[in-house]
Amino acid sequence: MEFDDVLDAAAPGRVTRDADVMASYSVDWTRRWSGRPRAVVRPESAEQVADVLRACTQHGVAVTVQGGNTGLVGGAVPSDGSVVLSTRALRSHGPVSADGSVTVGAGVTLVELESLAAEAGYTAGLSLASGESATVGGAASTNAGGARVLRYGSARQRISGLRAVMPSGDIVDRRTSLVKDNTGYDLTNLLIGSEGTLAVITDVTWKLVRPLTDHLVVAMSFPDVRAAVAALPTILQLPQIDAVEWAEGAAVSRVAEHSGTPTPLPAEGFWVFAEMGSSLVGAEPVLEALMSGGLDSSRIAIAESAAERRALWSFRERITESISTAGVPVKLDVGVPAERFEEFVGSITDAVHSVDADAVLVLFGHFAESNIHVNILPGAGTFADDVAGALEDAVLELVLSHDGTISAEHGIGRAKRRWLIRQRGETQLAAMALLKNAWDPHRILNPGVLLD
Ligand code: 2HG
Ligand code: ZN
Repeated sequence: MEFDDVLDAAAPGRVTRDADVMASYSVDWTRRWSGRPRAVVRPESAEQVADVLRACTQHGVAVTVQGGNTGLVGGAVPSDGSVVLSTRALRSHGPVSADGSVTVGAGVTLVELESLAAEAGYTAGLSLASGESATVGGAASTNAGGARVLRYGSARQRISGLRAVMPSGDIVDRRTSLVKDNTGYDLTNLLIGSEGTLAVITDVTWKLVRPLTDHLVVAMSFPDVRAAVAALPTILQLPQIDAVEWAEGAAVSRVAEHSGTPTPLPAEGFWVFAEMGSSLVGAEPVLEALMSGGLDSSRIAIAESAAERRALWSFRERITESISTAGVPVKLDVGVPAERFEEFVGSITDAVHSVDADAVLVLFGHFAESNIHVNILPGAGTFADDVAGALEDAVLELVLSHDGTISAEHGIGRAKRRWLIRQRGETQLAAMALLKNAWDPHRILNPGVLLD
């Protein structure tokens, strides 16, 4: 039988080759990455995923695994001629159990997970601006981070088990909420963050957490990065702190312009957003300490009601969207040790302008983790491939010279693959290749992503 017939038989009625339908699976959200798949298949069960993978393995056809297609490093964008295996139709979910865990299909979105959690009096503890589309399976396979890593950890810390299908079609079932289970290789944690290169995650057991009862958001516009870095240890003492984010004033102004809403504080300088589970009265001693440390009260904005909090957060959350309306950026999600943050942020403009003097830099990120989202927009038009490559090289070289990481939370995908060896070295890359060859000997899963 021809491969197309085998694929149709593996997932009856779930395969499409319609160019218009396939278009939305073929390009990423930023429009930087695209590919031409031969088909899109949307299996509805782990068993159907197994049949699809068996068919692709037997015929040597590459598979690109895709969740909500919200990734930023090209990891879910199809290689030419591959089958896109969309996990979005894997939508089963069990009840929230007495221990606060719930097992959901990989295609459940993060917003849906949050509603399930809220109905039972919990929160999922993972907050991404893309949560309406981003899926639980995507969050697991990329070890997603986001704004609340400070309190609840990355996806890895929230996941106690999963089910996944190997390229052979064998199903590894580790759907467990056991906190103590010391029984050999930790396959769950091997697959979390493996970017769909070893197996296809079909279900995830999520550890929910009790939400904070009070909520307060404070934005502070410090005169410069130095003042903000000096204040960080005090900011971290805010009661029940669960997010500390940052943005350069220019990034905040961009949102103001894009949304038509004026900034609540002087836009220039270095902004820090902090969210905590406290009343204003509870936060006051720390806010007073910040003011005695030199932060003028006119540079502090406070949001108490849900509507005010949403409005204030939007100046941080909508930066990505405001960048995308301006053009196709080169995006680099990097991190450096806290003690080198100021020096790194101070050097990056020169590094970028040494490649392209007209490039426009937008800097923001997660302050508590020294995570920097470097977005570089072209002065005009779009970057030529060689310029984009040189910009990436300049920034990533600077990151390594500051003992940092080339990917703090978005992963390696296609975007940073050629840099991985510089970060992890030959021995570790060889160790990863051993795992890849053992799990996926025909190398059908996500070729070109993470590893060669
Ligand atoms: C965020 O923190 C996301 O808002 C997106 O990780 C970052 O667009 C980006 O560079
Ligand atoms: Zn981020």
